Amino acid sequence: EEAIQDITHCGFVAIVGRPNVGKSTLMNHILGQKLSITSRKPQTTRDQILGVQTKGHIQTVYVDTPGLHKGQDKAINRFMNRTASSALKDVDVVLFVIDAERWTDEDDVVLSKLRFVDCPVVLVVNKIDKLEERDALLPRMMELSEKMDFAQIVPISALRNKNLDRLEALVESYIPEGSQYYPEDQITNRSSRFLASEIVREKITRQLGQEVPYEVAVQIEEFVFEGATIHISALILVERDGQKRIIIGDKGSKIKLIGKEARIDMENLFQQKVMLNLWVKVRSGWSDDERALASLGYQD
Ligand code: GDP
Ligand code: K
Ligand code: MG
Repeated sequence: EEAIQDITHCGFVAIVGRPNVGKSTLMNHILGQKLSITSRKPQTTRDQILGVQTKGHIQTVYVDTPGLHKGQDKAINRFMNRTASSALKDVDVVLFVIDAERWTDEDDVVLSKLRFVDCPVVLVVNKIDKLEERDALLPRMMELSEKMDFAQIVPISALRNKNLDRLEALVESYIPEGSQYYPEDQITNRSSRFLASEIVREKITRQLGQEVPYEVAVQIEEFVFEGATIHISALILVERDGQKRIIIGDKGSKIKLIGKEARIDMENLFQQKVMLNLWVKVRSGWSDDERALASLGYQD
């Protein structure tokens, strides 16, 4: 009697590109889960985060990265660039995401790193919903195809879920045979604590617009299950007193709103009731201090 063995596939896909082109939005929309935080501000994503999608025999592991950028001035920036570069090693396909509206110097920086990878590179032209004229897309794609020998060029809108099916099918065609690394119900490599801290960071970034720079860190002090409820306490670390005042807001109005929005997202993600407590503390210099970074979990 012959044993029937299922052939499985498993592979890694790096999502790279300059800040703000929509890398995290793309990963979240492909997975149908909000794993990676997004915002209008660059450098929202600091760490590498994996999104695991298992469709029957095929397991695709997406690697969302902080955008590669030019700044090397601060420890946190150097950390983000190292994280983004290391994601290019040992992957089966690279998705190089750009903004359909414009090609910038920072796109050239990313392109220069991609010349040395030895897997297929797919150019993903995102935000096509923003293009005023549809006829502009084809000549634009012709122009882009000159920049490098891309395996394919795929226009999409990550935000509006346009053409993502086509992109997913293309990605799956590059996933090699192999045993699956993650159980089929696992969707990320990150802990619930980490995801909770990222959700709080996203709400702060979104609420505060340009008022507070990205020098905010969130540390989860408590994450305990009590019956059907998760009790979460998060400490928000800022660089300066003024930032603390802005985050708290008039009579605590801002932090209340941040807490409410974060709690709603956490309840959606964890599928459980959440009680959330937020605290703000000033610890100046944390974003340029290698040891402080390590204690906050920013480690290679
Ligand atoms: P990342 O820095 O590359 O990870 O970019 P994000 O995913 O954080 O997105 C940056 C901004 O672009 C956010 O405000 C997103 O809502 C927006 N965005 C992402 N994809 C699209 C898209 O397809 N169309 C439009 N109009 N905006 C998008
Ligand atoms: K962003
Ligand atoms: Mg991101």
